[in-house]
Amino acid sequence: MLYNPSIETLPLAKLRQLQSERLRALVNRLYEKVPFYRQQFTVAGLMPGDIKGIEDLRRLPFTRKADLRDNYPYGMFATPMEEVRRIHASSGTTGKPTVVGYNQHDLGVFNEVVARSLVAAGARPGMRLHNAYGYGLFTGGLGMHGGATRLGMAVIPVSGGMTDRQLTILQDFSPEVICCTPSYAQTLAAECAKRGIDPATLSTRYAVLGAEPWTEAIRQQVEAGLQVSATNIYGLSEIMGPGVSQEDVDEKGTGSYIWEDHFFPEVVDRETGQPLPYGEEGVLVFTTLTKQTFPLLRYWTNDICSLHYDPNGKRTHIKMAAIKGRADDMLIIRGVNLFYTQVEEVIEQMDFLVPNYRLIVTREGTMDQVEVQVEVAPGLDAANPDLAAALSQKIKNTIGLSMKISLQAPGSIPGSEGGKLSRVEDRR
Ligand code: DLL
Repeated sequence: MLYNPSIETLPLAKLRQLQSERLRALVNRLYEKVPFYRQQFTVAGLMPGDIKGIEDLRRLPFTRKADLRDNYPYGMFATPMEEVRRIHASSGTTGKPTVVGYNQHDLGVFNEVVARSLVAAGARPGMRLHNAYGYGLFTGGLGMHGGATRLGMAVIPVSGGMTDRQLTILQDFSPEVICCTPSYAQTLAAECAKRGIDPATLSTRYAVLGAEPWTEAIRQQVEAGLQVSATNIYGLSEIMGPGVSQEDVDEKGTGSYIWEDHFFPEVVDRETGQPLPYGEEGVLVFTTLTKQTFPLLRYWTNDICSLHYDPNGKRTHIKMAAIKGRADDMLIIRGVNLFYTQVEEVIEQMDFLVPNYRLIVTREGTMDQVEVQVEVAPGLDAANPDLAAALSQKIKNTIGLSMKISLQAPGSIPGSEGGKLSRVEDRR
């Protein structure tokens, strides 16, 4: 089943036509309504009429997080405040949050893309959704809620945290679908094991996991630990929230469909900003083609990934590979660029480990040092030096860096208590 088959399988030429029409309308609106964009156009020496189609998008300047901050809180809104029906904000770790707004039309689009995503993940009308994304300013909870309601599911709005209660609900309310961060799914799986809850007795069949980077290692652990089929959902508040892209349950590991009738993606070179060919890794940039209250042109997400079309996919829309990490979270260790997902990928290859891990980064003198703390599989001895040596060697061969290995007993590394988990502690 597809939620919106005619759009999800629209031939590429038609999709481009639709995107072009939408982009032309968008630039006109932005020029008229948002002083920031009018100025951007002026500086670039452009008039809205110069943008004739989606192929002209690259002539436009990028919008960056700093631009949103400079226009805090409502300066980028393109509709009157009386029209706004919801406001979310993304949790900036420093300074003021990024504020985003939606009118009724935008909430409709949000529901539509989340409904499409849920169907791609395996959900169907009539199923129950255990929604363990946080409700609040974070877009996860309410975003999934709206889309599931639109699809015709019964939503259980559990929100994040209070793991005891989550387990009771999983056991007693018999949801077929669960959504939460991958790290919290790991926590739930570990708790089930600890309490002797056999996951086969749970009704849950699908897990829709996102809001932070994760790899196949965690997929395998969660799928076994909760007896579900787990897929990746991606999104960011600035563009919409969850449901910008979603992996199909029958096409796992081949990337996630971006709903490109609403969100036009580009991958550009981090340094030069030049668009890169499909398949090459760079910074993901999105233009929101249909949003009315908070539309963005060429928004620099800072997320690192690549794009490709999948001729074997069920849908015509473009796919994005799993996010490697955020450009600003990339570690530079003795001159080598490192994302923590690279370490997770190595962990996946070592069957004596489970992907409960964190990286501690320190500086001794002028030397950066990474310590990998990772749990051994149940029943194994964390003090066995052969295991640590094997991991150390594998990391050296794959990533090209020597790291300090510190194997830990099962269950000893703190996991997510409900939301996004920070896997890197940078003490430099
Ligand atoms: O995390 C929206 C969301 C909620 C997505 C629930 C999926 C599920 P923000 O809090 O604004 O919004 O954070 C957005 O989180 O730029 C990425 O760096 C990261 N991110 C989100 N989904 C994924 C994913 C929500 N599937 C930022 N894989 C984004 C990797 C992700 N990173």
